[in-house]
Amino acid sequence: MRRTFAEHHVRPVYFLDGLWTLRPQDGSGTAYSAWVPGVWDRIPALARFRGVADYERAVEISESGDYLLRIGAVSHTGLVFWDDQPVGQHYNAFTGFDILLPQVAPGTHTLRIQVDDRFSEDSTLHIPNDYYTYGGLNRSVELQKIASLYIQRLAFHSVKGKEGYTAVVKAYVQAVSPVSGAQLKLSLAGAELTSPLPDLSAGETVELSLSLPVGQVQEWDVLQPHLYFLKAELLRQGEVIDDLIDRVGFRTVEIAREQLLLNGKPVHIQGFNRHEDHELFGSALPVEATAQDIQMLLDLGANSVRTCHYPNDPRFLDLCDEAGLLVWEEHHARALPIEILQKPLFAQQEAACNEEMITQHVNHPCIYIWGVLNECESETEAGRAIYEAQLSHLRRLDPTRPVSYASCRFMTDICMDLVDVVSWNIYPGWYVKEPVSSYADRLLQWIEEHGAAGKPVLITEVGAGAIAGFHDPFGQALWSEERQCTILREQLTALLGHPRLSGVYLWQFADVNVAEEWAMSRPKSQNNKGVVTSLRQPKLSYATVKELFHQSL
Ligand code: ADA
Repeated sequence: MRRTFAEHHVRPVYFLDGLWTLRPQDGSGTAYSAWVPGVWDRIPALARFRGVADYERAVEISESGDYLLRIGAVSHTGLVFWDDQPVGQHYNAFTGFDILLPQVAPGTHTLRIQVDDRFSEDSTLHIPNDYYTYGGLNRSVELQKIASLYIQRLAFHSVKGKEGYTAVVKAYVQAVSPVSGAQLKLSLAGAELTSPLPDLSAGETVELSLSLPVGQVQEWDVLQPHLYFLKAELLRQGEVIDDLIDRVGFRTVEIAREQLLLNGKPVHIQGFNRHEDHELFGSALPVEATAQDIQMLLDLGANSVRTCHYPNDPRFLDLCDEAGLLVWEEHHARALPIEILQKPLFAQQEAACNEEMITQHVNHPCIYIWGVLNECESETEAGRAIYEAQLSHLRRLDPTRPVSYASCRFMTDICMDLVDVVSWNIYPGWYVKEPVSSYADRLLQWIEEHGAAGKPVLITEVGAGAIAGFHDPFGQALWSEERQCTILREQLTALLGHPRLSGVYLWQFADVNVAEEWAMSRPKSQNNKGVVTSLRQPKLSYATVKELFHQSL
């Protein structure tokens, strides 16, 4: 399933997860039986295979009609074929996409998705990086039977007034064939509203903007979540012909006096950076593994997660909604060189990622901020032009949330005036041999005069590495678990309570696999700065962070 709750009670949904046939284009002619969602890198014979492979399965259709193929993600480029006809394509492993299949006849059909995970000139977001790009269908695949008119999506935000909250909902409805006399009915928190739809011609999409006063509701708050189902139904001649259910929370996110305010109260972030990566599942984590990660994050005393460095699985966001974990979600970019950022193809591929990230995730109350361009060239005019373009695109897509980027351009950054929250990745005690306090104070003083004045400041990355199982009885050797504890303790003691900081994200929750090209600087071909291993086995630092985070909660 795509979500942790049912999105439809009326619209028929057919789950296509399960065993598909996988044929890698490696000249072997071998076919594998591969579970979807999954990545081929976890099939022993295809470990670290980088290339092109075809996933294929039969799909039984019993009732003719129009269908929507809903693909959660393809890592990283997918060409979709229905009965050997090309019907769609998608780039980027971290956002989903829909393909309309009109007038499908009953019978057995063939669905094939050709997947390519190679690095090439055609890929500006997936490049050899300090995380691994897997190959496969890393999220669920569904087939939905749709009526002549269906609800594509809902966009919700809430406005708090003297009488309580008002829900502002935009409903996007598409007609597959000409429709007249239809109505849209919204239900939320005990309130209902029905609105007529205009007559629509085939293929036409209409955006309905509706306000629904709901009065006094329970606010969604950090570690104290309250969620409400937003239900939309399409009616024609009194019959419900389609529905879409999402889940929302009522809360306000504001910035005032250098602070992040949630529901009018200053919030102090303490959390982790978390890649969508697992030793057993690659980037296709089953929801059970994701739920287990959330349990560990809560046990550690975290109240927030940063989705480094790309949009995450909607079920991860659902679980954060349910746990009350605040989320910094960012588009797909990690330290992309200016040569890539200036390519028209980058603008096209990142714009699609921005659009899909925000239109698919905008209703999650856990997301309090959108991020762009992690550690890209924010110290030059050329880079600034890209930051301006990306930040204004996110603001156009969602004017209700603050925006930021994580910088590492120490004492040279020229883009901090562009954002609502100023964020920095720093590694004193690891990459920088300087006491944390003095390094942080130098940085905070400098940014004050270069765009950060009056704004909240986050440390979006700080941390140190340890190879699990490597112990130095004297506690000094770099990469030892003991030394990681020492460094993290110094970092968190200096930063967690710092009066000028609105919070700290540790780098990182779990060790993750990295691209072959990074392996020489990454023992075990992993980024080893987790407090747990890629199998989620705690290192000694787990207890250190748990102690310090709980003191600070
Ligand atoms: C950077 C980067 C992270 C990771 C980290 C590290 O801050 O944003 O993705 O690579 O460095 O481990 O060095």
